Amino acid sequence: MSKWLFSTNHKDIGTMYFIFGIWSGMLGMMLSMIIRVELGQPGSFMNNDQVYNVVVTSHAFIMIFFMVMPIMIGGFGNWLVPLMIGAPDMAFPRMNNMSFWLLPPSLCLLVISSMVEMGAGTGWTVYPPLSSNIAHSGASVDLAIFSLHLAGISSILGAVNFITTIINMRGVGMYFDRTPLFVWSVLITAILLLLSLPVLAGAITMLLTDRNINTSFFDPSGGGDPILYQHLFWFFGHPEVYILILPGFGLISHIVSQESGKSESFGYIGMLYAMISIGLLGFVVWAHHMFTVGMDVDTRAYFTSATMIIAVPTGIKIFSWMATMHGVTFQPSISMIWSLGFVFLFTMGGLTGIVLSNSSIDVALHDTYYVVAHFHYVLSMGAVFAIMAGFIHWYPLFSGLTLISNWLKIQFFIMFIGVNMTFFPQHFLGLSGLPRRYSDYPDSYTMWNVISSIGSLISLISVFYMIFIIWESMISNRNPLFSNNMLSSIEWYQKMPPDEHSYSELPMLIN
Ligand code: HAS
Ligand code: CU
Repeated sequence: MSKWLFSTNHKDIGTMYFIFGIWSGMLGMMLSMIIRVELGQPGSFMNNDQVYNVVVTSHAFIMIFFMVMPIMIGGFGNWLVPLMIGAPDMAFPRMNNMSFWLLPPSLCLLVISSMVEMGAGTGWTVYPPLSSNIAHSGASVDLAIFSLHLAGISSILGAVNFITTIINMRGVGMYFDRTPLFVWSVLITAILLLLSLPVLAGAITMLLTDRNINTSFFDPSGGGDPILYQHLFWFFGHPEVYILILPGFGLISHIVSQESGKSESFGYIGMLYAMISIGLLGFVVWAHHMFTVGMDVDTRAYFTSATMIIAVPTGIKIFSWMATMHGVTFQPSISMIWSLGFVFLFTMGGLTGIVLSNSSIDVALHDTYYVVAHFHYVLSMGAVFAIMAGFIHWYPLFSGLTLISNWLKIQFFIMFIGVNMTFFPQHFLGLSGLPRRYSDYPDSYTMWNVISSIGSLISLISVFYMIFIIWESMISNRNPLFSNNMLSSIEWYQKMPPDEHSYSELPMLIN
């Protein structure tokens, strides 16, 4: 018990992050199923639009702050960064423990916010005046704000820890230009967190005082401006979406180069500069989320152009991954199959992002399902596919167990069908004008909504299947070293001639 509660060990803390993230992922998935049931037919199912909005809001918060971030940064970051740089542990092990243990109370506050009054039906953006007293009196929004405060503190402490560890604890000879790409991706992510989260904290604290002690930062009747909130939120919010994907970029780079049997990624330095540029540019594009607030045309032209430039470094990454795979004849491993899915579907999501970055087009598409389709392609099929790839790739390292490859192939296939069937039709819904965050729609939108809801059921089945596969590995207790079902990462290490790759890394891999 105290091994976990008081743990200062990066592997144990990483494991706790994985368990927490997977658990939250189930919660977030349950909420998404409620959304798809409501939208599975025209007419109202739950007969309460506020509750519907609370479900949508919690789904987003949970998936972003309690599923993707804990798994990618907390789970993979804690497990892999010290191992990859040859450090004994994180720089501040006890602060690492605190970062993790702030999350369960934060999640509790969020859940409690749905159980008092009418819940926080504000969307994850928490825009005033919807989130002000006028539309959300009672404690729900305050509790949601406190939840974000705690999650924010957790992330800031984690970011400080990763930055310190990566700068100071790299092994002898590991200069920055030789540091593994995943480590770089976590470093850049941590810097983004450190610079953007305090702005969110400021915005929601100003909202808290507006709601409770009669300040009027966002209230025009007291000289404030609700648009100020949107600027503050998106100055955080846009870097946040790159926070959600950059560690995934790092994971994919390692998996693709290793599974292609190459000793390093194609264009290592290019990958590095691409991630740094994406991180920097991410801070100067935020108003592409606000094209409809009445900005003047020059400002819109600037934010459109700045946003589009991000396609360049991202394109460098996509083409470098493809070049890394080039010329390899292989039977792709499961983690490689997920990576291929990632590269394909993330690109699709990125391209719809470029469509939305055109301010004149975005005026029509803003707040429609087209945006929902865009961000689920980069998140549910970008971030989540990267997580699946990484989890399967390093599962033998994390658990000392092996998963059954053939089952994983079927599982990939089911999930690939499921998520595409859920989200591809949402492009059509958006293009024909269906607004997001509505609980009902006219009959003409029925067909694509039904298909989307059926798709979400298929994804649900695939997730149950994945849980079954993990459960099976645990009851069978197969050790990767002595099993005939060895995963390819282990095989790769064993097949490599010693001079190509030192066997001394093998104990590290399975420990
Ligand atoms: Fe996004 C909204 C634009 C990447 C997540 N995004 C969101 C929201 C989320 C999100 C969660 O400009 C909704 C927030 C909310 O609740 O309201 N996004 C972009 C652009 C990129 C982008 C340009 N987004 C992401 C990533 C995310 C993410 C990564 C999370 C993981 N996004 C927007 C815009 C909105 C938006 C608008 C606001 C919409 C609205 O109205 O609310 C880029 O980073 C994508 C770059 C990637 C590629 C693909 C690979 C590149 C290649 C090179 C060649 C491509 C070229 C492009 C030259 C571009 C292969 C031109 C070619 C064409 C054929 C078009
Ligand atoms: Cu953005």
